[in-house]
Amino acid sequence: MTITITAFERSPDGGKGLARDTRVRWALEEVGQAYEVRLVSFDAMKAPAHLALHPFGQIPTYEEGDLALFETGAIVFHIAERYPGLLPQDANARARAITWMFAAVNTVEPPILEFANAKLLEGDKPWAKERMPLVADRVRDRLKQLSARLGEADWLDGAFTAGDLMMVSVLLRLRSSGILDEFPNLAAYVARGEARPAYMRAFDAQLAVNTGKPPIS
Ligand code: GTB
Repeated sequence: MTITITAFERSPDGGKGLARDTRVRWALEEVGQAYEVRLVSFDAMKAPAHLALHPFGQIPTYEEGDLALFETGAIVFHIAERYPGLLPQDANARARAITWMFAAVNTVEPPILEFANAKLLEGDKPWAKERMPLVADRVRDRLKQLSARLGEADWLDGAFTAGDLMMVSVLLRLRSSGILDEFPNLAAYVARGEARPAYMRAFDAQLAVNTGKPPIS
């Protein structure tokens, strides 16, 4: 069955992996499923046809036969459940991997998003200078905890899982801030994720959309 996802026609970051279709592309690459991409403009995202797929008028969406999904956590979970490669067979290890997926979107991503929005949307406000350090410290608090748990391990719980895919995707957003480099084991963890061939294929495919050049790999 053909899988179709939606992505930005023009990503604000120029296609450098920060838009959330990257994590869906990455999951599909990890499990070896081909997919098609329907590119949408900001206007099209708010039009009825797209709103029928995504109530909040965002990307990415995921269509497979008569199934239509939104929310990257749910989409990656669906891919991981349907195709082998992203969740362990052992029931307990599987439950722990799913826990890490939730932790990524529910516990680690919120302070990172708050930080990104504070910079992007509120940077010019008179109170921004005072607030930024507080918001940055909330990110540091979370990363400190995550860093302590990861320790010297390659991945969060044994072999690479959908939990790592989601966590690395969430952490990537911090790269340009320098905060990630304050935690060398987390910076190395993210670099390990980015070095996976499946990630590189996903990244190249998204970049190609935005540069008009064919994917490298
Ligand atoms: N919780 C949802 C999910 O995980 O699927 C969030 C989806 C979401 O935020 N989608 C964004 C969107 O459609 C694109 S990824 N925004 C348009 C809108 O809301 O109108 C967020 C994003 C966009 C661009 C960059 N960038 O260029 O750096 C980074 C992140």
